[in-house]
Order: sequence, then structure tokens, then C-alpha cells
Amino acid sequence: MTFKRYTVTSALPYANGPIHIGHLAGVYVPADIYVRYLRSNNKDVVFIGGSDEHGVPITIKARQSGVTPQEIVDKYHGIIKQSFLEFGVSFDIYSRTSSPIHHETAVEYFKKLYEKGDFIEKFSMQYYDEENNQFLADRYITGTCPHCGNEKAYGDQCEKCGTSLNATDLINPRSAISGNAPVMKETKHWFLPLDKYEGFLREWILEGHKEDWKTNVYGQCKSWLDQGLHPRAVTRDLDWGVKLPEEIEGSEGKVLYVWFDAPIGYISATKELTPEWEKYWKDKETKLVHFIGKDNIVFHCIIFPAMLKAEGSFILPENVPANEFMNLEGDKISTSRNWAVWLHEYLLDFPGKQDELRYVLCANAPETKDNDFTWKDYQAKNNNELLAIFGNFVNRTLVLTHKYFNGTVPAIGELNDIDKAAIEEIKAFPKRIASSIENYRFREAINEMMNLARLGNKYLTENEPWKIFKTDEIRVKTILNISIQICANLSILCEPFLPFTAEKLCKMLSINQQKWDEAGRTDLISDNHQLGEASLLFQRIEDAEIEQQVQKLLDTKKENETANYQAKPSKGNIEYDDFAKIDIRVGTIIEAEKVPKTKKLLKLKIDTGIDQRTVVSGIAEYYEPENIIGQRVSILVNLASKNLKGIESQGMILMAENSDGKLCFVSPTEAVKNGSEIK
Ligand code: B3M
Ligand code: ZN
Repeated sequence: MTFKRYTVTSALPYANGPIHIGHLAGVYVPADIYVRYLRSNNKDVVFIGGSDEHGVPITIKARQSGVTPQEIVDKYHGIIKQSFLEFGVSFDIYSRTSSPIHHETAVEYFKKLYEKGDFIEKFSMQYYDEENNQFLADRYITGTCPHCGNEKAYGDQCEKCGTSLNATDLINPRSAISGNAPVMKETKHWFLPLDKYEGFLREWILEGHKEDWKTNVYGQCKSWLDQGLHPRAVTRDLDWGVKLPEEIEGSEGKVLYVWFDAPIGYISATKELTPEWEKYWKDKETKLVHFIGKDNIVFHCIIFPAMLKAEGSFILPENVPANEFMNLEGDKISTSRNWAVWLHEYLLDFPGKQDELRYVLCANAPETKDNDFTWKDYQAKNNNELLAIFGNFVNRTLVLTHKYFNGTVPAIGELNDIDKAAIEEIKAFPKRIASSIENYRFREAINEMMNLARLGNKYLTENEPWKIFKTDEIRVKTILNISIQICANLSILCEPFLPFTAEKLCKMLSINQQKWDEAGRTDLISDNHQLGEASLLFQRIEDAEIEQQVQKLLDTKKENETANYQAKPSKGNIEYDDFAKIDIRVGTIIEAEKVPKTKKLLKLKIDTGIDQRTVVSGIAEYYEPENIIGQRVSILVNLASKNLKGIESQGMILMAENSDGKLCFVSPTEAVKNGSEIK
């Protein structure tokens, strides 16, 4: 089926922190590529984004920061919106769920289902924090996950194993506000009877979308459906969110569950964008596509479609191309642990390098499995791919044309077999890239786009125009003409992925951005057209810049370790007489050497004041032997001697472990003689 228009949504990020590369790789880079591609194909498309400003993640952050939820969402909505704009995420609207139009739309939606009798009203027992007089919804309750034993699971989800939970599933539940054990208290809520939609969902997803939905998405849906669906509360006892309409009995103190109101945010943002919003949501000839991360699959594939079906007048998503997660340097990205590359910081640290990040995140996108972002890989992809392949080809073409023909496009002459083969190949690119994009295979698509630059490089290298200019200028004209046509093709085909590069390239070629269906041709730029000035599309990224970023992450790791450091509980008490048996002295290291064939051991000679003796110590990972001569130490001198790797070790030096696990010397801070007792 072909569609008349497209509604493309991207998950509404919680406005409780800035955007990081995980969000970008999972959702916004692929969504933006898809939308730019559609626009290049003259499709009628709206690209919807906005901040999710409700829910417990916001109120928890506000409480932690000692400010109001409104202040939190204002701050982060501002940062997020600005960084998306600078990064070239081309939303038609970036809205927010605290806007009046959203509150109205969400309330209306709820009322419609309420009036149709679609909800079940139920009294149930919920966790309650008596100290703070508050019901503990979702993330306000933490405890041990019954599936994986994670002690920091939330009342709605375990982030470690990904299981969706009910607060009552948690073992040893605690209030996230006071840390107290909660009590149970009765409260009334409205439930959407998901079980009633099970049949429809099974048919629509399991039969209807087996072929076209990604296997990770389809698999999650199937497992949800196979476990059976149950009524789900769509209201909460909170004072932050979309308030229930007053006329509904018992509505006081209740708001909509954030996952009820947030997806409606896509609709309200479209309303805000255009008075014609209905055709983007209600016309069967509109293709609705949700870009999300894997943790949002159930909400977009099961719950929201059930809501849409219940309402009755809306279309359903045609596809939900959810990505897996992007990790960072081998560790899960985490806002609370500050383990992330933040977009607004990246934009400051690497000004003008939006496409470099877009490239790496797309080429490495976690499309079928979790993936890892490393700074080394970022550098390598920039230097060895963008710069060495794309940038280099364009640069060679333009510099040679300026050098030999003052920057005017030379006329194409007689074609030989190499030219003909190249022209044939160029023709095939637009369709191939398009098919990858339309099937949400963006890694494949960007690699194909780069293959066109590879083709250009190969074509230049095979023909070596710089070697034959003196003898065969006519031939050089043909070679450069074809190379320039490849550049023009690149300016079209790279635009969805690398919009800033496309713009620079158009400027260099002195052409306007052209549409997708122009690509594939080799007469895009006519003879005698005057090219613009050549400049470099990409810069080499040096080791020092990368090391700085790696250091930033190492610092974060250290801060986290320090912040999370917990002293071990004290050992059981002993009598003084037991202690008195221990003989610890101040000493000085007078010789040190590595114990051969070991990684950890140093052989030390210590002046104990009593004697000079040999001690084998496991500190070789932390100290170079030559650097510790003269180091003052504390040494246990009456420990029975022990043979270690053939060396008689007489005693033990005492070390303190820091939060990195490094062993540090414990030594007197004032002048104390060797042999002096520590007591
Ligand atoms: N704010 C969850 C998230 O940021 C949620 C998405 C809403 S999409 C309607 O992962
Ligand atoms: Zn778990």
C-alpha cells in the first residue's frame, strides 16, 4: 500500500536531564534520517517531538534538586530543545506535555473513554508513605526485583533485567522519598482493561506485522501477548501531571498516569502544529511511524494502540522501529551516574561537528543488538571514513578542477569502459539507499552512501588525472566531469544522514540542494558551471581531543566510586590482650625490585629499626620499584615468615585501599624513627 502522507513521531524524552548519545543513536538520528529522506522525496510528512514533563522521574529529580517540578521541566526542556536544534534534528514541532493544549487534549481523550464506559473503576491497596502522606506510585517505590535480584528496581520496572513490574512484586519495598517501609492504603483508580484488546492486538501484530516489524519489536510484543494482558491503571495519586476532570467522582488528587498522557502528546503537538492535524491522525492513507528505544516497546505497541483502538477514530502505527541500547565505553549509559556523552556538551566541545557524531551513531546504531560507543571508534570513523573517503574524494575533485580549469566544470568527452561502468553504478545508488531507509536499516543505508564516495575515490585513483593532464587534457576533462557528478550525487544522497555536510558540499559546488529523484543522474551539473571555493568537509580529530574526552569519563568513574564508597562494617570486638600481641613498627623501604614472572609482587628490603629484612608485597601494579626507595611504611614485624615464589617474606607492610582499589602506604606524618612502635 502506498501512503499519501506520513506522521513520524520520536519518543518524548523526560525533561529530567539533557539528551545523550544513547537517545540520539536509538531514536532521534534514525528518525531524522527517515524524515529528511521522505522530504527529499516530496512526501507530505510531519515530524513530531516534544518533552515528556510529567511522571515520577520529574518529581523525583525536583525533590533531589530542591526545586519545583515546573522549574525542572523548564530547565531541561530548554536545554533539550536547543541541543536538538543545533544538532539538526529537523522536527516540525518540538512541543511539551505541560502545554495547555496537551492538558486539554489528554483530558478530552480520557473523558471520551470514560463516557463510553471503557474504564474499570477499582479500589485497591497501594503503597503509602506515612511520613510524607503520599501514595508511592511507580518510581517512588524501590525494592528488590523478584526476577533478577537487582536491589534498586522501581515500582514500575527493573532497569537491570528490563522486566515491567507492579509495585507489589518488589521484595523488601521502600519509599524512595523517606527510605521507610511503606504501608498499604486503599485508593480508587481507573483501569484500561487491556485484556479486552488482546484479541485485536494478537491479530493486528502477530498476524498483521510478522513480516514488516523488526524481530526485536515483534518478539517483545509476542512475549507480552503470550503472557496474557491484564487491566492497567491509567491514573495515579500524584499532584504533578494532567489532572482528572473535576466532574468525575473521586477525581480529586488524581492525575493521568504519565504513560497515558505522554503518547497523546504526539497528537496534541500535531494539533499545535497545524489546524489540519486530523488528517495526520485519522486518515487511513497516513502512515504513522513511532521511533523509540526498546524500553518503550510495550507502551507503543500494546498500550497506546489499545488506547487508540478504544477511542475509535485514530489510525494505528504502521511500524515501530525500536532500537536496542547504545552503551558507552563498555558500560550502560546512565543519567543518574552521569555516564553519558551529553549532546549539549558535545556541541560545545566539538563545534561544527554535528555530522561527525551523526555519522558514528548511525554507522554504529544498535539496530539489532546493543552496541558500544567508544571515543577511539569515533576518532577512527572520522579520520578513516568521513575524512579519508568522503572528504578526500570531494577535495581531490574540487582542487583538481580549480587547478586545471579554474573551477569551471569541464565538458564530458568520449566515454571509455571505466566511465561507462561508473555511470551505471552511480545510477543504482538512490534506489539501494532508499530501500534500506524504507526498511529502517539505517546502518546499511549510510554504508551504501559511503560506497558512492568509495566509488568516486576508486574512479579517481584508477584514472589518475594528475598524471595525464599534460598529455591528455581531453581525457582529464571527462574524468573530472564524472567526478563532479559523483559529488553532486553525494550532496543529495548524504543529506538525510549528514545535512550539514550536504549544505557545505552544495555551497562548494555552487548548486541548490536537490531532491532524491534527481540522484543517479550524471548530468546534474552542466558544462561550464562555475564551482565555488574548495574547503575541507572534515577535519582530522587528533589523539589529544579524544584523550580529553576519555579523561572526562575516567573522572566521572572516579567521582561515582568515591560517592558510592561505603566503609565495611567493623569486625567483631577483640580483647586488648589480643591486640597487644600484634607488633607494628615504622620502617623505610631501602631496596625494591620486581619478583620475576609475577605481575603483582615486589621484593622489598625494609629497615625496621630492629633489622633489615625482606618482605614480599603485592603492590607491583601500583608502584615502580625505583619510585618507592625511601618510602616510610608501617610493617607488621612479628608475622610468621612465609615463602612466596621462593622468597622468604618476613612480615607484612600495611596498606590502605582507596576507592579505585589502589593500595596506598600508611606512613607517619611527622619525624619518627624506624622501629618506633605503632600502638
Ligand atoms: N518519556 C520514556 C523515555 O524517555 C518516555 C517516552 C515517552 S514517549 C510517548 O524513555
Ligand atoms: Zn530485574
